[in-house]
Amino acid sequence: MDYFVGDTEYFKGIKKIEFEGKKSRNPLAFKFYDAKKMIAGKTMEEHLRFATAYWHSFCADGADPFGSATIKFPFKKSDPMENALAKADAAFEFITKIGTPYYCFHDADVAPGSEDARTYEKNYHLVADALLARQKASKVKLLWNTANVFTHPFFMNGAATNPDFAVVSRAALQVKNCLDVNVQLGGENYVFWGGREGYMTLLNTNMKREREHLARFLTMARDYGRSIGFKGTFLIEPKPMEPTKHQYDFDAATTIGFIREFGLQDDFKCNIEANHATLAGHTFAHDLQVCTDSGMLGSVDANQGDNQNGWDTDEFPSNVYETTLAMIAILKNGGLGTGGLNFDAKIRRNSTDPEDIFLAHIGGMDSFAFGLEVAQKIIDEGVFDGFIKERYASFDSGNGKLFEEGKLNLGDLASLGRDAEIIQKSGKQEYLQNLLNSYLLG
Ligand code: XUL
Ligand code: CO
Repeated sequence: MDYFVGDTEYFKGIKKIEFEGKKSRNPLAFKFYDAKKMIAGKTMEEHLRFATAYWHSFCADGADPFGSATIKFPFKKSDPMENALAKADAAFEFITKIGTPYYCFHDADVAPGSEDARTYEKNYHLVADALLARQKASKVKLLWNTANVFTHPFFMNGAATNPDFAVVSRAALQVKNCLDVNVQLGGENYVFWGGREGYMTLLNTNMKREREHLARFLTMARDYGRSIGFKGTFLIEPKPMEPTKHQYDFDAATTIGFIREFGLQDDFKCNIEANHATLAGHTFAHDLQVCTDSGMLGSVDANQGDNQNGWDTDEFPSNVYETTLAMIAILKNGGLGTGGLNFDAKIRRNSTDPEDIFLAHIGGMDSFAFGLEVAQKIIDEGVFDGFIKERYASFDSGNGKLFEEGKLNLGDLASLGRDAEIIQKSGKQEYLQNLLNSYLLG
């Protein structure tokens, strides 16, 4: 069999999703994602490094602030540990049928939680052994895991930035166990998303102390991870708001500043989520570019927001304009390194058929595969690069070159300015947008 099935087959009637090409009208087939197709010396699978997110696909049940669960998981069991093991079987069945080579999870997604720390540890390690067995049987790999230190009321005032040291230590217990599990499962990265690391009002907050505590905590996690043999990349996932009013890791630029301020740049990079970038008032491509310019692109949470809604809607990517611009940035970065494209995305509350998570992933994978092919063509033909190079040509020779090399002082520059001949040059945005459309549509 070319997919994993545990004791029970949960997605009966759905086989491994295959590539059929863009003329296919089969909803359960890829139209653009052809895993083994070579693009510039690498397969699509190697370029895109897709991951399935456990929390959305096997935990989020459609409940929202206005209504209860709508999505009925086929694996539900009343005993929490039996439920966790059945969920793992269903997850690996799904992952191998859809064909993402990786998966990602929080501790709370995979194992029954507990307020009692020792029970938490026991449960988590039991499930980790079960996950390892399924990884071995299926060849699915762990892109990253992370600690859920934001859902439990313990963490309502933050985790590493909590004003109460007892809570900081409880967060450390979870992060330590997550790093142990990461190394056991051969994780390629470890993620810190800010959760509630931020504040609601300055009236009760010492921001300086909280940021220093966060840096101290991350340094301790780095040191512990390296001491137990974690060789992957530590990732910080920026988000500007939600759940706190002011999240400390606001966007890529803020996060890179934080990483450098506290000397973490040799071990940490960013995990850029599309919908977090747009919440920060940027485009997805902007935050990717900020990272690639600083050598700080670690991984990507692949999703999209809603242009009219100002919150994190975590939709599956379908906007091929955005995926193309994202893939240009990623290809120019030389790829994602140890990172990947993790579908931190959920089906809508009213998408309730078991096949809907397959359709959602097919759409996301096809959108990025399409974006990859168009991006590679754009890079190969070099028209945009040529345009941009020409736009900055005045810095390639003469005084412009001396300026870039630091060989002019402000007085020199001002003297040149006295006699400078300034000729108006169009930025040609409309020409470039039309050109981009001709690649997308052509
Ligand atoms: C929340 C979010 C998280 C992180 C992992 O907005 O994106 O799911 O990706 O904790
Ligand atoms: Co995310």
